[in-house]
Amino acid sequence: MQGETRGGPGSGKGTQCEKIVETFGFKHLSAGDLLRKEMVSDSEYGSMILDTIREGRIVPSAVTVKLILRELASGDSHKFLIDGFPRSEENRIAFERITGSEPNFVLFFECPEKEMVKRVLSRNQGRIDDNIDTMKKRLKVFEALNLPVVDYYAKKGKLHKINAVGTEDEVFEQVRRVFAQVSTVT
Ligand code: UP5
Ligand code: MG
Repeated sequence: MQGETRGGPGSGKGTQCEKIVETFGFKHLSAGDLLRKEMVSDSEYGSMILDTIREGRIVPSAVTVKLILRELASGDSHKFLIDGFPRSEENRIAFERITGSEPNFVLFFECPEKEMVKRVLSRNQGRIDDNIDTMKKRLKVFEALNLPVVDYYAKKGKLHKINAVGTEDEVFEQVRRVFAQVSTVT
């Protein structure tokens, strides 16, 4: 089974994915984390990834898909949760073409911009993109490129919307209800 989580920058995808892993035993694959790991390794893509993340733009699909596939191949789990990917229609099409598969379900964390900005700017984990200038760019890219992917999955009947405002546990209660639903149909 393959699931995906989408949602704007700082909407709480990573936080909820950790809870999903603990409760439902999925393997969590954060595209952003994989890119950040690659960025600090000796990789030929390191400086390109750094520049792209700092500008809030999207890393070319070929690179991100390669990192995701490497990670998928390294584990023996058959239940994957891909966090923060695909970020564009181009990402989605590349992933589907290369893997020949689609997610069984997609979770979308709906969060007002003001709240996303507040969460990102108070995270304090030293991420190069957690500053107001980059955050404005991330939000623009989210609107322009991520939302069409969300619409695509909505039309396919695979999208489950979650209200991301509330405590982590309140948000997770909604996630739990979605999992109760998807585990009976997949
Ligand atoms: N927090 C969480 N839940 C909360 C709650 N219910 N109430 C109050 N606070 C809450 O949460 C963010 C912060 O909010 C944390 O401090 C948390 O404690 C608190 P988090 O769970 O980290 O949110 P998340 O949605 O994961 O935010 P993140 O910043 O990771 O989202 P992005 O989508 O911006 O980041 P990502 O790492 O996916 O991507 C970063 C960049 O990488 C992109 O901008 C892009 O440049 C690049 N990228 C690609 O190019 N391609 C990809 O496929 C993926 C990334
Ligand atoms: Mg994250």
